[in-house]
Amino acid sequence: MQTSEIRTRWLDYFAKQEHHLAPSVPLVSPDKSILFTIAGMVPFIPYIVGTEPAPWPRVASVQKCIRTNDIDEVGKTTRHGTFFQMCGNFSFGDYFKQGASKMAWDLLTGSVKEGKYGLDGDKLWVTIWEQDAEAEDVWLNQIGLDPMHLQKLPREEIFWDTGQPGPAGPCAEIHFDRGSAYGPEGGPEVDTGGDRYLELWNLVFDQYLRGEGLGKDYPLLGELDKKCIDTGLGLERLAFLLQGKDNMYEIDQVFPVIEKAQELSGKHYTQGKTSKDPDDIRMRVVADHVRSALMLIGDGVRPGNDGRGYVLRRLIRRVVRAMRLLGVSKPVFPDLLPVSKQVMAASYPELDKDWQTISTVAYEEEDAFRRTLESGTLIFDQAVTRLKQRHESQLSGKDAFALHDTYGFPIDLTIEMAEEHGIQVDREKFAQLMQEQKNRAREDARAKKTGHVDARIYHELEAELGHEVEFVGYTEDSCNAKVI
Ligand code: ALA
Repeated sequence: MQTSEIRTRWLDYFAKQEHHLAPSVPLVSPDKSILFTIAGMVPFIPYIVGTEPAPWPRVASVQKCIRTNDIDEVGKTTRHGTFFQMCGNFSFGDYFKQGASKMAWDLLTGSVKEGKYGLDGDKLWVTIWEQDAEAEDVWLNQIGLDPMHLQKLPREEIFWDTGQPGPAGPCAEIHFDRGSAYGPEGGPEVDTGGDRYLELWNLVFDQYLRGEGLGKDYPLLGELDKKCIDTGLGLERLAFLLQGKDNMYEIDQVFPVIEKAQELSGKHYTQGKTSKDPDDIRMRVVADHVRSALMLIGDGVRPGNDGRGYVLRRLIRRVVRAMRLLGVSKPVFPDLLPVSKQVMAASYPELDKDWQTISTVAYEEEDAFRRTLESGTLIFDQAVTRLKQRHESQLSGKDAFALHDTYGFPIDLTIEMAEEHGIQVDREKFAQLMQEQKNRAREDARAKKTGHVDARIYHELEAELGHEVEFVGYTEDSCNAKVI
């Protein structure tokens, strides 16, 4: 089943259950407290929190999301993507545990011919809160789940909230057992890696009012008048299960980019069980990040040095670097980006309309980075050769700073490149030098404003030359000193 079809089935199913269908909001979060839309519920926070009346009692959507907190896991596991789509259904004071759980079970296990997903119910496991007698009753007595497949977890592991005073509640998480090839038996409770019991769908039962407190350390102040449902099913996860693939990088919306990367590099990608081969990992990273860059630029994000722009810049740079490590040094976005657009446009036709702008932004950013890389890599390689000759394993903060200051290498790039050689970077010293540079810039700005001169540069020059220098004044664009 194609990913776009899984998406359509989701929307059709919930439309039949009288849900209003809401289009995905952009990746730039409508909630100002977060940079990106990270979950399906983000556009509905005011209705769940109760600060605005909900225009509809029940809604469904397939929301574009970006999460980069696990960027280092991308390509290494079966399921970490920086871009993903979250299928969600929501009730604002309408149906609750029984309705949400029954619909979830029906859609997952119902027949493919009837527009559902046709999963084998015997392979599903559910985790609930240990004190949630209502959820236990629904799953065991009304749905008929095998009691062996229901596991109860303590509050710290199975509650969800917005991170601030407001609604909170226990979840029911639905997992799919991928079998003994993926780990020992025992259910999701014992599967710390999450590979065997793949979490597919999280049903959040917003039923309590939470008080102040950080993390999971907050009091429950009582029951909410209006109980809400917020659910999230990972579209890519369901797609790789239904397509008989081992990971999210091999689904129809992602794999064509891996195929292109193989063609460009002449390297062979190993399909099947997700391998740890560095080249396979690089191709998965490329496929994931190209797609994220495509979707971010499509939603108006532009490369920059901070915030969202920096996330995009970093994704583009990681693609370029990964392709270089695969042996491709020519520009890669003109080959890879159209492939990603082609497969994503079935669900997001606006990508075709905006293609001219999207491609220009991506290609220009790649060109700029290629220029940075060319000059900086030479200096980096020399520093690494020196270290290796001295049998040292730490790149000095001074070298990392010089790479940043002179060649525009962001520190995370230096760290990543150093790691590939088994070398650490003295981050503390780097941070100190960055701070000193900032302080200097501040003092210079003040000196310019007040007419005072920062004399330190002369003292440094004196120390270097071994004799005094005299400040003789500013010219148009420089500051002069005379050797005495
Ligand atoms: N908001 C819930 C989640 O992100 C559904 O898991």
